Amino acid sequence: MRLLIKIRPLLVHRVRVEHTALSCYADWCKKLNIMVDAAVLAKLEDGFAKLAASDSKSLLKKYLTKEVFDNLKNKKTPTFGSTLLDVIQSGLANHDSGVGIYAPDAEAYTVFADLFDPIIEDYHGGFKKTDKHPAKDFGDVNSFGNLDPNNEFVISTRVRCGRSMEGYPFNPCLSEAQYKEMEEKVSSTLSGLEGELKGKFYPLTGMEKSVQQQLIDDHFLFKEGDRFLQAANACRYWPSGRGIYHNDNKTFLVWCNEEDHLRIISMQMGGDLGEVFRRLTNAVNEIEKRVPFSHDDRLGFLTFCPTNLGTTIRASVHIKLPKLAANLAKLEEVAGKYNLQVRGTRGEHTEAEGGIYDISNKRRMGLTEYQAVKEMYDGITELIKIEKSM
Ligand code: ADP
Ligand code: IOM
Repeated sequence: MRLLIKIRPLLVHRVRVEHTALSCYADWCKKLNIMVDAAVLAKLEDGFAKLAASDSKSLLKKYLTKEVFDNLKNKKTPTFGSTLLDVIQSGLANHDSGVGIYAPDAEAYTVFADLFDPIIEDYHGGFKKTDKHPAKDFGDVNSFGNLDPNNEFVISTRVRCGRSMEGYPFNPCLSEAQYKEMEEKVSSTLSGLEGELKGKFYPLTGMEKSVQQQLIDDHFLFKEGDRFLQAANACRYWPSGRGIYHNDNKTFLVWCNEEDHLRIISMQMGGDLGEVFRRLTNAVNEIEKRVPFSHDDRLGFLTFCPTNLGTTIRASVHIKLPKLAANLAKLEEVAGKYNLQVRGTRGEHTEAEGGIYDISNKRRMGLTEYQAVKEMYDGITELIKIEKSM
């Protein structure tokens, strides 16, 4: 009893010291922005449990094992304090995502590498965490011809790439003022373009709904209210800072602040991939002279979604292949053999209308811009051959 009386104050003192040390540690973590909020952790645990119990086919579900989840759930990016929730919330809310993750800021690719790396490797056909993306190379832009000289199958051809402006984070970390500043920079920079690239910038703010809808229906403008982007926190302040630049005949277009800061697009009716690619490379070269873009030694050009890293190139055709497409699973299987991806007529997450499919190169990393476009060229040439032989 006497002994207890003696050591009790010591014990209380020790507990107090430990308690103070812990709360100092917590304050210190908060100050350094390295502790993840309890509310965020609760959302993560709940979302993870639901995803694990779902039949989602997303790459997020495939690679977010319990071990990876536990290893990443308490991490934050140093500059913006982005958490695992910021990375995976789109895929948690949308179990039908193809991939389901986005990088809220460039540091997320490193901090959450245990999740990004295997997804990147899977999506981009084997780009390993030890691999380095090659330097930009458009190759001989005159080497592609017309995919469908008799206009039998290909309705239109499009090549796009994405770019992020140096000095700005991705969508979830941008302020409204930054959105507006970027829009101003994009619009004034593009107003200096000449020749076939000469055009005008049309902000989404103030655009008549009927004009906007027509641009969407004609496949020139991004759609509105994309639930995958909304859940990724990528549509804040909409339509502030969003807009589209295009030349008169809408063969050269630039999207501002949709999924990426910039999407640079060349497109036209028919199958003349040579002409479309030549216009795109000319445009990219001109814009790169005027705007510095974020680039990483290993990952290539940096984008919000890991599917677009590297070359960022998606070369697509709108094509009718009625015999092959009679069985969609078969079309997808054959396309997959040529590293091609099949989408619906209005792009990602849409269905085919009138038998028109959007078929494009799937991987964008670990190969050059030229090779990415060639992958589409060679694959579509084969698909047309197969269709003709059926
Ligand atoms: P991304 O910009 O990543 O290529 P989407 O799949 O959302 O995104 O497609 C954007 C728009 O581009 C959609 O309206 C789609 O129909 C259109 N599009 C894609 N490829 C072609 C093409 N070859 N011809 C005409 N429109 C196309
Ligand atoms: N690029 C992006 N919109 N996408 C891959 C979304 C998804 O995960 O399905």
